[in-house]
Amino acid sequence: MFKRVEFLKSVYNPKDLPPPKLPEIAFLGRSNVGKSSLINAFLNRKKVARVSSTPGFTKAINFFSVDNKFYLVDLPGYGFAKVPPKLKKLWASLVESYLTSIRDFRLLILIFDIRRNPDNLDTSLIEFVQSCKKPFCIVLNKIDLLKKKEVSKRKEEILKALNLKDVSVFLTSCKEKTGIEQLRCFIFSHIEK
Ligand SMILES: Nc1nc2c(ncn2[C@@H]2O[C@H](COP(=O)(O)OP(=O)(O)OP(=O)(O)O)[C@@H](O)[C@H]2O)c(=O)[nH]1
Ligand SMILES: [Mg+2]
Repeated sequence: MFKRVEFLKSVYNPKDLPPPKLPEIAFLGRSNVGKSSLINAFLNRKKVARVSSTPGFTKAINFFSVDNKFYLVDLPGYGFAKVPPKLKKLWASLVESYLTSIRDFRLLILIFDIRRNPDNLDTSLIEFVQSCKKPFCIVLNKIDLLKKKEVSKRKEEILKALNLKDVSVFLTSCKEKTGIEQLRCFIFSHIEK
């Protein structure tokens, strides 16, 4: 499917962001929702982005170059309680600098754990992304952990809590690989533009 997936770099400081040479697809969300897993599922590879059951695992902004055509960007998760406030600020400023810099953003993929109710941090992320006027979609991940009939109910509840109506939503499981193909097509349509 993809011929060449290369890890480009880990960025800890906004001044180290790579030049915006290619279109970018960025994966955002709370710690542990499955950002890194979703990148691997999208690429159909096992270990491109590192996955961990420890929340707050991805600490840098990690750039992957795919077929020299686009960048996939794995962002550190927010809302991890055990992080000292100083470090939290550093992460927020790193992610914020990235999102407000001039780059060829094609799609921001905002990922949520379908079992969790959104809180203030989640709604402020949505507001921030809307204020940046960047194209985004919602992914509700880990649907394998719910009964089928609970999934659509949770979807409605989460969208309501996030105050979102006309938005593209994908229901996924990285574990069972459900919903990945639909998300992949959607991502492609934003790269080819
Ligand atoms: N059951 C289930 N587990 C999942 C799914 N997606 C990810 N996980 C698990 O959730 C945990 C966190 O996954 P990651 O991909 O590391 O999450 P992340 O959002 O990158 O986390 P941080 O880097 O800490 O922000 C791991 O134990 C994954 O195996 C899913 O669809 N279903
Ligand atoms: Mg991660």
